[in-house]
Formats: sequence, C-alpha cells, structure tokens
Amino acid sequence: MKKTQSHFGRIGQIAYDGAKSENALAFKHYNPDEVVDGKTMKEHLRFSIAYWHSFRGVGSDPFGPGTIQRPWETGKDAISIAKTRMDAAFEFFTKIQSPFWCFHDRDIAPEGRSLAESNKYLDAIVAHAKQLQKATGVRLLWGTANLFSNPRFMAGASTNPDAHVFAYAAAQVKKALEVTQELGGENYVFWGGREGYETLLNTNLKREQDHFAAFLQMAVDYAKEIGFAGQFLIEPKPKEPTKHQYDFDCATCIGFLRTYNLHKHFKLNIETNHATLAGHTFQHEIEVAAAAGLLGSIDANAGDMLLGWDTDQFNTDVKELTLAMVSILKAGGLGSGGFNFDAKLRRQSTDLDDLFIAHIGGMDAYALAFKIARRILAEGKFEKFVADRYSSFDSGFGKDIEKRKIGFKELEKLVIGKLGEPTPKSGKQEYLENLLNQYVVNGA
Ligand code: XLS
Ligand code: NI
Ligand code: NI
Repeated sequence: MKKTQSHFGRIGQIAYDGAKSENALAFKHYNPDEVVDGKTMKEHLRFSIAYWHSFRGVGSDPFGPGTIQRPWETGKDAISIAKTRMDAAFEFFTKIQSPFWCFHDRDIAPEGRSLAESNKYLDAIVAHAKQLQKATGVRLLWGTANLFSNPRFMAGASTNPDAHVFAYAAAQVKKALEVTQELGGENYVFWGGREGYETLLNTNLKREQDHFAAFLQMAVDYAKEIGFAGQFLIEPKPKEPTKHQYDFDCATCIGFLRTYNLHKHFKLNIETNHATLAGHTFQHEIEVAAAAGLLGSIDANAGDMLLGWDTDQFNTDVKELTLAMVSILKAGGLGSGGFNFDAKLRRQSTDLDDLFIAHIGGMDAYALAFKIARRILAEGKFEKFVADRYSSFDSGFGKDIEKRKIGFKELEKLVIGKLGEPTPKSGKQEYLENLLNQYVVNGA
C-alpha cells in the first residue's frame, strides 16, 4: 500500500497479543493468521466492516444530533470529502485486519438532484473504492441500495402504492447491482426497512407482496443479464422503521420466497438484533434458515434486552455466539457470506480509538466462540445427547413414521396393543445448560 498520511494518528495495525493481554488495542482471541484446519482464522471468519455505521454514523438518536466528530470529514466539496472518508475507511479495514467491507450506495457517495447525477457521483466514488480495494486487498462482502432514507420512499420502495416510486427504486437497484459487480461483491443484500405497512386502512397487503416479489424477480433477471454471480440475500427484520415489515423473520421470508418461487435465488442474511426484535434467539433464526438450506450471511451485532429497538451494539456475549457458531458450523458454514459488523458505537463513545476497541471486542468474541464451538462439535456430547433423544425413530415403527410407511390406523393398533402408555424421558435441560457453561468458562 502506498504510504499516505494516517487518519488514525498513532494507532497502527492491530496485532494478536494473546488471551492474557491487557492492551485494549490488541486482539486477545482473533489471530488472523492462525491456521485452523488448513484455513486461516481470517478466512474462516470472513469479518466485514459496515460502512454506514463506522464511517457515516455520528451517534445521533431521535432526541439529538450527532456527538461523534471525525478529523477526516473535511474537503472542498461533497465528493472530495467522500473520497477522504473512504481513504480513512480503508486504512481502518487494513488496521483492524478485516478482509471485507459492506456499503449502501448512499453511504459512500452523496445523492444528487436527479438519479443521473447520483449515478455520476456513485461512479466517481466506486472508481476510488476500486483503487483502494486493489491497494489493500480488502474485498466487498456485499453491496446494497438505500431505499429507506430519502422521503420519496416514505411509503416503501418496491411495496410503494405509487408505481413511479417502484420504478425509481428499480432504477436505483439496477445501478447498485452494477457497482456491486464492478467491485467484485460476493453477495447483494435486500433489507426492506420500509417494505411493510403502518396501517391496513390504507394498504393492499396482497398487492404489495406481489409487487415485492416482482421487484426481486427483476433483480434476479437483471443479475443474470449482466453476469453478476454474487449471492442474493434477504435480511429479515420484523419492524423499525415500519410497524410491520413483510420480511418479519426467517420463517416468514422462507414462506414468501417459496410462494413466489424465488427460493433458488435467495438466501438469508441474519442479524442478531433483528432476531431478538422478532422474539427469537439468534440461534433460532440460524437453525430455521439452515433447515431450509437458506443460511447465507450474518449481520453481527446485539440488541439491548431492556430496549425495544435496533440498538446495533457490538456483541461480546460469548455464550450466545458459541450457540450461533455451533449451528453455523453444523450447517456447513456461510459459503460466500461472512460476519458483517452491522454495529455502531454508543452515542457517548466519541474517541477515535473506540472504533478499534469496539471491533476488537466483536472479533475476539466471535473468534473465541468459533473455537469453543469447534471443541463442542469435536467432542460431540450435545450431538450424541440429541441423537439418543430421537433414537426411537431410528428403527421399528419410528422409522416407518419417518419413511411415511405407516398411518393413523396402524399406530392406533400399536398403542392399543403392545405399546400402551409411553414412559417419560427427561429432557435434561439443566444438565445441558451446565455442560454448555463449562465449555464457555473453559474457553478455547
Ligand atoms: C437495518 C439493517 C441495515 C441492513 C442493510 O436495521 O440492519 O443496516 O443491514 O440495509
Ligand atoms: Ni443489518
Ligand atoms: Ni439492523
């Protein structure tokens, strides 16, 4: 990388310093170059930095403006500021040793007065990003379009009652797909923050869902036309900003994709905080997606149990992440997906080093969870317990049930005859919880 002025002063590349380290600016568990099973930890974990939070987030909330000021936010016009900001971002990606980044079109380049002008700005910044990717080796995990901030999208994008807004959104996604392809993006995400409704008094739910499906089909067709080979991902979220969102949770998305015959073209991007907003655990959403063969990628963050909105915090809960990792590894991993830190600094975390410390904590927690999960799977205690618990389906009439060889009449005969009353078998939940705790406490 060409030696340029540092945007982070004395903070250099973050190094692995071991679990006992007291250096806040060092990794304790994430050793990017450590080889596990023939692959480096960097390759296993495929971490990604979210441009919107880390480089556009300023700590604002509905009650007050931003609190976080960055030294690189200067320049003669919006384009030159955007370029300098991007230089800082790539310096950060390199220093934090993240192999990937993610963006929305409007995070990286300013919006113009017309779509044509916005596209021109985007092209200028994408050319800059391409150079920076080449110089640093940092790759694009996914791109997406912001179809929720501009007032034109107040009633949704593809589910807007106005066909004109649908057309605008389609044109914007067309361009976002092209630039994602230009930057070698490995996936493309749809998150429908305003694809839903506020009141059914003014909404035709069925028609909106049909439009949403038509929109996704157009994206699939256009990707094929331009040869974009990245994986399409839908990111479920039950609410916020809209009261009811059509992509409520994984199960809802799976039903939607199958209804409209789109399931061959999409997988799911699961966000921890969205899972909890939907009343599920993170692991539940992973298992639901994996069971349908649609586990795609992760937006790594956490909510606050006492707040009912998407607080997008960095996740340091090793127990929660261990459970998630067990399910991900059992499902065979994330393929072209990765762990994208869709997480932001707290409003009071105003120092530049907070950005590093936050990501270090998230990366370390995931790395540790990955190692604990591997140990859990290698020892196979939980898997054996679960296999035994279902073993009555491995032979005899249980097997016949699974093979669909038996029906109500035969089963009635068995119960009235030799089977009689079933004997209770303990689910041993407390034993299993204690076992899990032991793994987490003993660490890697
Ligand atoms: C918002 C979403 C968003 C998506 C990308 O809640 O998490 O950040 O990841 O549009
Ligand atoms: Ni997200
Ligand atoms: Ni979110």
